[in-house]
This record gives sequence, C-alpha cells and structure tokens, in this order.
Amino acid sequence: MTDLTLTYDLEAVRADFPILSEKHHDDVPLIYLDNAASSQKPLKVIEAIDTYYRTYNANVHRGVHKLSEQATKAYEDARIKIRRFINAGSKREIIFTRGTTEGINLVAQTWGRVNLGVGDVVLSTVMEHHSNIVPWQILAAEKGFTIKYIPILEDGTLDMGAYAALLRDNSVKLVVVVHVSNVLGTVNPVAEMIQQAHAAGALALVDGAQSIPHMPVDVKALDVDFFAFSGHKMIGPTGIGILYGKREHLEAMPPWMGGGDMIETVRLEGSTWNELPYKFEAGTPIIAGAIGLGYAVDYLSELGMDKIHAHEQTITAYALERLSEVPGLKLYGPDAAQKGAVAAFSFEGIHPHDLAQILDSGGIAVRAGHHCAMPLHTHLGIPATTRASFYLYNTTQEVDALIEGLYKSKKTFAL
Ligand code: 7TS
Repeated sequence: MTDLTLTYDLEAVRADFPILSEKHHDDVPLIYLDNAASSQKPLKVIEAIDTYYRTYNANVHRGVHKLSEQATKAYEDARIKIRRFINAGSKREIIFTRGTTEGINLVAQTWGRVNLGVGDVVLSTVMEHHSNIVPWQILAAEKGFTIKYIPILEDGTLDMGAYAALLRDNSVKLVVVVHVSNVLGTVNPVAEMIQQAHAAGALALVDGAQSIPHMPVDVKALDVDFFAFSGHKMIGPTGIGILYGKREHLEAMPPWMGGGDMIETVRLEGSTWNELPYKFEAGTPIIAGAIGLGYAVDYLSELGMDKIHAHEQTITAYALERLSEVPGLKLYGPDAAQKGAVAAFSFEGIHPHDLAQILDSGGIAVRAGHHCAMPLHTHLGIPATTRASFYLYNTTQEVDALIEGLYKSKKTFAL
C-alpha cells in the first residue's frame, strides 16, 4: 500500500517547471530523463535570479549602499538555508564553489597539499566520477603519495571486505568516495565507511553530487569531514556548488585562490586571511547562483526530501522492472532497493550514442557515453552505456515512453 504521507501532487510539481511544458523538436512533448547530468529549474528559482538582476544587482560584502546590503543579505541568507538543509553546525562551514568538481579540487589543493606526501595513501573507488580521481592524480604526481582503489563486486556494490583490508595499512590518510554512483546508482554505505576511516586515523571526503538532490543528507550525523555537491543537479542554477568542511579542518587549511574578499590585511611583504568561510571565497562570488540555490533548497525542503526520495524510488523500481523485460537489454548496478534514481544499460546491437539519438528524435532526453566514469566502464568491459536518470517531476508514463522508444529503436535497426 502506498504511504500517502510520502506522496505529493505530481501534476502541480510538473507545472512548477516551465521547460516541461515546452515541445521538443518543435512538436513532441519533452521527456527529460537526463537528471544525473543536470536537473530542470522551477519558476521560483528562475524568478529569484531574475529579481536579483532586475531589482537589487550589486556586489556583496563591499558597498555600504542599500543595493549592496540587500545583495549581501540575500547571498548570506542562501548560505544559512544550505547550512540548515544539510544540518551543518555553522554557516562558516558552508563554502560557495562552482560545483562538486571545484569543491574536491579545493580540498586537494589545500588540505591535500599540506597533509599528503610520500608514503601516504588516498583511498578512492573504482566507481568514482573523474572529478574524484583526477584531482588526486594531479596532486599525487607532485607529492608522491599513492592512490588505491576499493574494488566493486559483481552486483555493483563496493567490496567492503577489501575496504577494511586496505584500511589496515596504517598509511591511509584520506578516503574519498561517491555517495551515489552516477552510473550504477549504487548508494554507498558512507556512514559506516566514514566511521571505519576515522577508526583507522583517516579523514573522509564524500562526493554528494548524486545524493543531495535526491535524499535527506545530514552531514553531522554522517560525521563526514568534507562533503561536496553541485547546485545544478538539485534544481538550482549552474555555476554554483557547495563544499562543506568541518570547521576544525577548514580553520587549519591554507587558502587556495588569492584575491579580494579572502584577505584580512594585505601588505607588500605578505597578507593575512579573512575568517571562514570567506578565506575560501576569493573574488566577486557567484551571487545570482547562490541566491538561486537558496530558492532551490527552499523548494526541495517545502516539498520534503523524504517525499522526493520515496517518489524516485517508486519510479526507479518501476523503470528497472520494465527495462529488465526488454530483450537484449543489460542493466548495470544493484537492484532498486540499493539504488539511486539511475538506470544505465547496454542494448544488444545498438551503440549507446545511436540509441540516445533515436530516443531524442522522439523527445526523450537520455545520456550516452562513459558519463565521466571511464575506469568504471573499463571495469565493466564496455566503452559506454545509455543512461536514464529520474527526478522529482518524472512519471511512470515517461518510463513507459522510454520503453516504447527502445522497442522502436530495435525496429529501426531491424534487430
Ligand atoms: N560527482 C558525481 C558523482 C557526478 O555525477 C558529477 C557530475 C560530478 C561529480 C561533477 O559535478 P560538476 O557539477 O562539478 O560537473 N555528473 C555528470 C553526469 O553524470 N553527467 O553529466 C555530469
């Protein structure tokens, strides 16, 4: 039986997203199933950005004039909304970045640069997005530490036995792990992993790009040291993201980029740094983006992250069931119970790019490729997959349309 406390008015939600009533290729309805790449925006977010530019556009933390004060208040209010949304202890722990990628690079170039060297180990996983592999490789080439990767099991979950064994080596200084895989959809047991990392004397960084848009996240309960995510995947604008860091770590870390706003004093002989979080926000920040993200968080909170999660679980379970009935289709990753709102698959005889193109001609937007997870695809023994990914506004009818599109593609290829 459906738990009615965990449902919402889907039609009303869809009506909040103007793009969903646009026609694709001029005449077919848009069926947007590429939410893992980026999500659509509700009118409330679009209008918040529009209002900022139309009525109170000014730089922040600088002017004493009214517009600047108003812009500063809106920018800082957004930080407070985000603090509440992830249950951080202080707004000083919320750093505005350009997105997940920048957040991870920031930790690598500050905490990593100071704390990692020859003989140290960073533990990552085979299912990471490139943004949680490459920044560590760049730094490792310079600092001489080693990166080891937690393997994955046949069902697409992490090999937790191997993780425990890798941690026994006392040289692990940092564990970096994706919360929800953008390809397999695997929801990793990050709370348990963080606890184990701490017991082994290591810190933990979680890539929350695919979790925070879809499920309640409490950074305090997780006891995570660093948590990075992107605004554009959680109905907010592009160009804005968040790095959460425990205050004690952020206080001890040197700044990364230098410039305006991140300093306390500047003399020709040297400078001192501003307090948190401004130490890590050099230059004019992404003001409209931060304000827009604040409104996105309002929208998600008002609807309820538990309800959004429940809705997506229903859609994903339905999609997996229907996809598994399609002959010649192979799904990757664990079953619905352990999975985020992602279904990546290969389809016998049709290249993922061709498939995505045929689906697109019917108005269905999916992504094809390696999804910035080349090591994972190498592990799976395939160069690319087709991926449908769902969000709060998707419907079971849209899943049906995807299935129909797959059968049509089969016919097109005369398979
Ligand atoms: N981490 C994960 C797990 C991701 O899925 C992505 C983006 C990123 C990090 C990087 O986020 P950014 O906002 O800094 O670019 N993932 C995808 C995707 O799956 N398709 O397009 C982008």
